[in-house]
Amino acid sequence: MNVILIDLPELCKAKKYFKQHFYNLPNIQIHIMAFDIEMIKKVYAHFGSRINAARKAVGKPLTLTEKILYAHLWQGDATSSFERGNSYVDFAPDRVAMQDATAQMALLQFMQSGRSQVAVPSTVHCDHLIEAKVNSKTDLDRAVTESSEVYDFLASVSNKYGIGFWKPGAGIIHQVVLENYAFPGGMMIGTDSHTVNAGGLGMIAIGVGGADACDVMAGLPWELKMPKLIGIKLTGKLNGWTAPKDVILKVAGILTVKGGTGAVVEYFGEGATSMSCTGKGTICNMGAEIGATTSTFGYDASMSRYLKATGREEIATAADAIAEHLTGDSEVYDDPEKYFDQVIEIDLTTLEPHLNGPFTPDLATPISKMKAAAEANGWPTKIEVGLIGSCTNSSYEDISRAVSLAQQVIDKGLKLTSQFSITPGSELVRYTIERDGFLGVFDKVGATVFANACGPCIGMWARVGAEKAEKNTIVHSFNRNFAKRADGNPNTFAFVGSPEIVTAMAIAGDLSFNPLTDTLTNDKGEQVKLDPPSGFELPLKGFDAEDPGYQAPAKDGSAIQVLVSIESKRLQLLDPFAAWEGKDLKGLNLLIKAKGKCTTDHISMAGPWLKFRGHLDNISNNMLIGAINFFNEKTDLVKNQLTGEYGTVPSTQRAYKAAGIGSIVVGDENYGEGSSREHAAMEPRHLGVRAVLVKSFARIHETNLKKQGMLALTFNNKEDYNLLQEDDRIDIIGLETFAANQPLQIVLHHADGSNHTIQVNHTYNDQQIEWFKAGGALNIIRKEFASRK
Ligand code: MIC
Ligand code: SF4
Repeated sequence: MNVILIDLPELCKAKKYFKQHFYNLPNIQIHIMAFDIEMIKKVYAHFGSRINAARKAVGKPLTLTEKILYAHLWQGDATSSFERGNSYVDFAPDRVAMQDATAQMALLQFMQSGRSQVAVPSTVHCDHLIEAKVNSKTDLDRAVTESSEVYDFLASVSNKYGIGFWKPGAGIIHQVVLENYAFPGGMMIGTDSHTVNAGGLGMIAIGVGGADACDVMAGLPWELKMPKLIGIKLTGKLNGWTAPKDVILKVAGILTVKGGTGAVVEYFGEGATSMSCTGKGTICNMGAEIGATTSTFGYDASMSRYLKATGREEIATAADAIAEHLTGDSEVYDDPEKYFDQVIEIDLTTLEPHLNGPFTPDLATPISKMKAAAEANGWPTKIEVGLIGSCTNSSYEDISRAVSLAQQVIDKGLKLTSQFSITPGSELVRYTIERDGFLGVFDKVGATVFANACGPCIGMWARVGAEKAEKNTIVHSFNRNFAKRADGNPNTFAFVGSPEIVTAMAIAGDLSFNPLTDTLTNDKGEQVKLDPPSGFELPLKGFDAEDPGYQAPAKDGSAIQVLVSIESKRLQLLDPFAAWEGKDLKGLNLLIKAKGKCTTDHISMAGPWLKFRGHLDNISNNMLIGAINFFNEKTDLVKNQLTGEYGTVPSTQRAYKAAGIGSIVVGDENYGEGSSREHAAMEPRHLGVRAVLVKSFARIHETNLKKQGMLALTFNNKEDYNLLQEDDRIDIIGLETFAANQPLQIVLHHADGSNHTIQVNHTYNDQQIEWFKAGGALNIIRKEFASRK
């Protein structure tokens, strides 16, 4: 008997080969091997002792979050406890994931570190650059042609430095990570805010900017402020129309887009264990929308089932052996108030389906109140399009439940009133749902299947007529619904719901429809009601795919050349940023005082700009073009202090840069909410903005600014935001003695000759102050590796 050791993607390819060449597999036993199993075994080998050390250091029972964090301390065993919300801690994450749009910048930075291989298992996933226009095949072919330069770059860098590469069409990063790499008790970082999805498989998985990924791939510790802990107790059981998505829609309504900032959300209780693993993934995924550092669930039978179904029996067995360490201590769950900083309880049995939106993911409306809310707010009730899928909601279970509704369209003589599309999360899911006949049902009712990619979720949607900017409503099962996000139209009202609710709404075509109570008229003129959705947690016949789209890196990549043409419009090697000049910054111009919501989509828009993610100078032409200027309420129109004329934000800043004058950007609450894209920090840095002063920051963006050598400052007194005037000249004082926990001063010189001095705060620690002084963290890594050579 010959034994073949094989990972799941290879197995699928091999099965295709054998199917074509042999009738059966004689004398061969196939043993599916999980990726990086040796690394996982190593983590598990010391898990118990690390946790015992942590329990001793902390002096009380531990939450799951603490267990995973303390088991991943850079120093090894814990010797003291860390203060939540205060202490900076060095961690040693197990792995790194990057998607194509952010990987370009992460890898351009990594290439400067001087290392020959990545220090921890890392992967690149090609998912963001594929536009949804016609259908899966046509769109994928077009993307591969249009973005070949970027894909070739990513493939060759991955090959050279030992990084696993998932080709375009393989699927969306978070779904592929859940299927192949996530493991209970592990810790990973990823250059995408929805990396947190892997919490569904019991990980601590955190979204970061590329510079952070670069540190970890370079073998350096990764720093995070010890998070606060929010415990969410789920009682009861989901039933009828309610889905895991509704849990997070409800939580977003309670906590708002800021409520999770600086905290990890830990779910527990009978409601948690009764849910599928992919359902847990959905909940963790959208935890990014409440600003949470991440979310997680304790290891349970649903995770074991999912691991086995995705060819990782070995991990399930290893996890079973240390199961007690892969969930919170029972004392914690029995008396959560004592151990968490905040506790929320949700009863799943009575939870109603929700639709959140428009324009913000935390505006939560239970389905029974939607009719009244739409009327009261003047939201257009005709639904133009329903979209399901994305990294948030494209599991086999999701699709099977949605298809049970599509089937009722056929069985009950109904029709889809709105347009309807599906973006599967991975080739593994797509192939399996095709094999099981689901895609056939969607096809029959007139739905479109787009490529296994982000597509409409990130503005890569060639929506016909979007340029007319008409007021219209769409419903989708994605996670974000900021203005312009899906189709570039500021007047598209996007509502987020579960795939089941989105499908029902697309059948009805009306936002005021409540599938729980209302009827629809069928082709015979009868009133019919939709039955609640039903589906399968996992495919009865197992997952399958002919080619999941994985490309392993070369064993020795030293001879591989990575070429970037200086002519390229899409890729540009990075020049180091200049170090701080050693003096207070004086005479800065106010570039823009942004009013209201200013997400990373406002600072560095995606959609059409995604193609420039590897070219810092070109993408800088989108800097802050979506932010609203406080002084004229317009986007992309600010006063140029050199000429007195109004111009676009990027061109005005380029004029300041050419004149050697620094500037500052002022913002409101939760500035930089949303994505992990570090372009939102690198663009202002590249164009000569020196500081960003706001009422409050979103976590990833604040770190990204620090990493790139910018000053990220907050008003001590939020009212001081009102003091800033359009023509102010601004000094930042105190930099020569810049120190942790020491506020800085800002002097506003107003045009009428008067001055205001205000106090501004920061959260820089000593190390981060060094980043500022060096002109960015990368300058320090580069120097360190150069000195080791
Ligand atoms: C998003 O959902 O906004 C993105 C696109 O996936 C981003 C990453 C990016 O901007 O490249 C994210 O969430 O981090
Ligand atoms: Fe892609 Fe949307 Fe998921 Fe971001 S949230 S990774 S854009 S599918």
